[in-house]
Amino acid sequence: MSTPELTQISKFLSLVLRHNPQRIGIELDAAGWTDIEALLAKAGQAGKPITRELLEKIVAESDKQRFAISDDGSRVRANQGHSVEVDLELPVVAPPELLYHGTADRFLPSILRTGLERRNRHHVHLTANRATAIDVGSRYGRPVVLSVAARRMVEAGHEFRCSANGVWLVEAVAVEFIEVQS
Ligand code: HQG
Repeated sequence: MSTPELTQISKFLSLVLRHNPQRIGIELDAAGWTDIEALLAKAGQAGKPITRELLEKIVAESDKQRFAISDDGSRVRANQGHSVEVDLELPVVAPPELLYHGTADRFLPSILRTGLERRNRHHVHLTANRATAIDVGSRYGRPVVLSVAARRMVEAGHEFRCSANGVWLVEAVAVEFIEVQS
């Protein structure tokens, strides 16, 4: 199977495991897990045939490690990025001193007025890797990297979590913790 086809299936999995499970009639449990057999059956009925082997390949090779299979091999979930209500039960952890957020220059005036908001997702997404921030920002237009004073936020009482694929998550980032980098 070619890379574009794998990407297309990965996007379909992101859609149903993060945002719209009802689209193919699957259910996510409180922590976002869904039964693999049911997922594969319902995906097939929805015209997206996926084999167990292919699912495992996508989970193993996803560039951002977007998905995880449970230890017993029976369930799968998205590691982060949900808009549906799930509690991933991620522990609070200490972030590095600085984290980055990639966005587009046209969002800057609004961000510098209200801070970073989580929008449709559960959290604002941050990264420890500047190059990743540039990639994320490029999805929306001319990329801008914001640095976030994560350690200072912790001192001010904010909680950070880190997803299984290394995305840093926080409820919101106030303007006082943001610096525009480029
Ligand atoms: C912007 C990718 C105006 C924010 C990545 C972003 C990430 C504001 C957009 C994951 C704002 C929300 C998430 C404000 C925030 N005014 N604009 N006050 N506050 N924004 O998609 O971080 O490939 O919900 O800058 O790696 O872009 O999907 O968040 O531009 O982890 O696995 O509102 O998506 O991962 O957009 O991306 P999103 P995001 P995947």
